[in-house]
Amino acid sequence: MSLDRFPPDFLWGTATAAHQVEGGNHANDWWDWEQQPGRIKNGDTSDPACDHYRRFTQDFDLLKSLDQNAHRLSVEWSRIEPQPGVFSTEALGHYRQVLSALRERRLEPMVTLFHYTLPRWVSAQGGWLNPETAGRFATFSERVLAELGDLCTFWVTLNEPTGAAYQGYVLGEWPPGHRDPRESATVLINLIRAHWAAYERIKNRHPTAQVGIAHHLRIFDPLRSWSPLDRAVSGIYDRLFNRTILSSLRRGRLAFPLSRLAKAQGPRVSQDFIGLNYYTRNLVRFNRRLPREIFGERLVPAGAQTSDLGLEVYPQGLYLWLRALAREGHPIYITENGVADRDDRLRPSFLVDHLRATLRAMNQGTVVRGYFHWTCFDNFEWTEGYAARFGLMSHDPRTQARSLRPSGRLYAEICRSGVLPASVAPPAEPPAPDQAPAPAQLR
Ligand code: IFM
Repeated sequence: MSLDRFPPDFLWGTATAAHQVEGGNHANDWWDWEQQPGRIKNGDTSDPACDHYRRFTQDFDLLKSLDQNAHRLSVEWSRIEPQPGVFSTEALGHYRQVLSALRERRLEPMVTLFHYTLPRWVSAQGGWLNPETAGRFATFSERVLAELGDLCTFWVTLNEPTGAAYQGYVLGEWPPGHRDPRESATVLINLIRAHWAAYERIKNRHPTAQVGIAHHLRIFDPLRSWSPLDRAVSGIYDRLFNRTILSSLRRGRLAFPLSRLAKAQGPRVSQDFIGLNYYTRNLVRFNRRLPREIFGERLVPAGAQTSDLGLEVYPQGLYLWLRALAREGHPIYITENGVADRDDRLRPSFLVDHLRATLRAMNQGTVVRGYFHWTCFDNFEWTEGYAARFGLMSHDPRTQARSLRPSGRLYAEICRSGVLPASVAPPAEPPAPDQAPAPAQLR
């Protein structure tokens, strides 16, 4: 039977992360990074962000008024465990209030335990390069579940582990600013170990908790499909960025190439659902002058629609990933999907086209149970500061005003009805079709 609308129990929400919205997070590695000149565009810092730590009830009222029925957020490790083994009753009490406020409004919570920020004391001990961080993270996760597990069913251990390993240890643009691919492999191994350890501790304490990872998955296509070199390099990108972690989790042991560096094993099943963060595709061209980039140059196709950050809008990639993930045998939640688009030029059609791709995959048997748009209001976009605007609402960090964009109104209508509009006008002024492929932003 083919669906022309989303099922009534589908989760509709938006996603945020503590450091990007709360304000006042001064005890983690990102805050320290932001204090270094030149690290963040325009010298922005994550204070005050959206002052969401204090305004969460008003913000949840807004989301409810927009007919959402779920919300993904993260808890900040550095607030909850400011010193090794010392847990803050104040911070845990705060997050109890946050989750209770969601429940009162019938917004189903999904909580992320690691969304890029590490307590200062963890990063001082080597962060994810230190194998002991996995155990510390599992202890932290277990404590959070002990305190908050009665208020939340859906738990995301890690947000985008490959992104964290790549940005912080290959590109060096995020803390700790290293540029060493071997280190990034170690970090990925320790993140996988952290997930395995946290999964077991969470399930021991709360067997009914639903636990997964929010995977950032991207399409890598060869620029010239006839070129064996382009095909080889895009295949390597796909394996390193997308597949290695998925197959490690599927097998319960590290997959190639991580298996060449370490032997580690986890539980046979370590995901109850798959979280998919999907944004874009890259075309990949072999370039012998880029050894640090594994001889690959990442490009966007000529004439493509691109976001304010230069990323291609490619809804077909969401369909392809959903179909591929169906084979993993777990229900899927789209834990992030969105576009940097200050003028809201692309976002309405972006939303509808990505949701249409989702419905198409569901009609072919893929079990998708929810969609969390990134994000509800513009917030602190890491090295981009406040310049990259991903919100269904605009947000002004000076006045804290939130104001609904047309795409926010459109999303509310979709959340209310579960039906997609017949068509949404594509953005005006398409780029010239004879343009050469443009380099992709390395993000
Ligand atoms: O803002 C980020 C988020 O923290 C992780 N996924 C991608 C988003 C947009 O770049």
